[in-house]
Amino acid sequence: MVAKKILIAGKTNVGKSSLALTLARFLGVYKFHVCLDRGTGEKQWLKYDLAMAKRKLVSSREYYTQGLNTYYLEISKVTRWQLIDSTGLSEDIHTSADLRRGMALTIAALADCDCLLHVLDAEKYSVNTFSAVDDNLAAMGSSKPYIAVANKIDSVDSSAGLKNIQRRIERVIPCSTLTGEGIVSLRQLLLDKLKQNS
Ligand SMILES: Nc1nc2c(ncn2[C@@H]2O[C@H](COP(=O)(O)OP(=O)(O)OP(=O)(O)O)[C@@H](O)[C@H]2O)c(=O)[nH]1
Ligand SMILES: [Mg+2]
Repeated sequence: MVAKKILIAGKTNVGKSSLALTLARFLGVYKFHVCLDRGTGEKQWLKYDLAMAKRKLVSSREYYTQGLNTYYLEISKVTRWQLIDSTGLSEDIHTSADLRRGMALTIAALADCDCLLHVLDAEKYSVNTFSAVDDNLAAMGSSKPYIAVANKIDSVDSSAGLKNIQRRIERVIPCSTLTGEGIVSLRQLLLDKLKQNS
């Protein structure tokens, strides 16, 4: 059975890792193997439950995820997904060699995924100057299965940002990994996209 690959990408601190774990929870998967790949040739395999994964993999610090973290989800006997959490992308060439390697892995993974899950932070788009990273990721939607998610809609400062994102990207799922709002719709859309693509 070939597992579907879902790449979760976007700028740093938008909630990519939180979304991966929230999706796992909404898919009923509470324990999974994670492969950490920093692009150095050695991969690290871990088995986490959701609480441990959240403690180890989510942080308020920017660029916390370095490289690709792949969550192997066994959703049922016949359905397996690889949720690939990635390094936040920046417009500039980053000064950190580790982050440049992580971003290169992320960009390479764009070619190889069955669906691109593009995460944007509704809290940060209150001013309507769109980032090239988000424009470039959104443009990939014309050539591959693509879903855009506006995260952090629980935040009091998110409504203007959500409107700005919706003006720029045709179809966006508003969601919050904190409250779970929008995650059921996201799960359904992902299932539909992957079915169309099989
Ligand atoms: N208010 C709010 N905060 C959130 C939400 N999702 C994530 N966060 C917070 O945003 C911060 C970054 O979350 P991560 O999931 O680590 O974000 P990321 O995109 O993986 O970040 P990097 O790996 O550092 O690029 C953490 O403090 C989270 O608790 C949300 O829906 N609402
Ligand atoms: Mg992360």
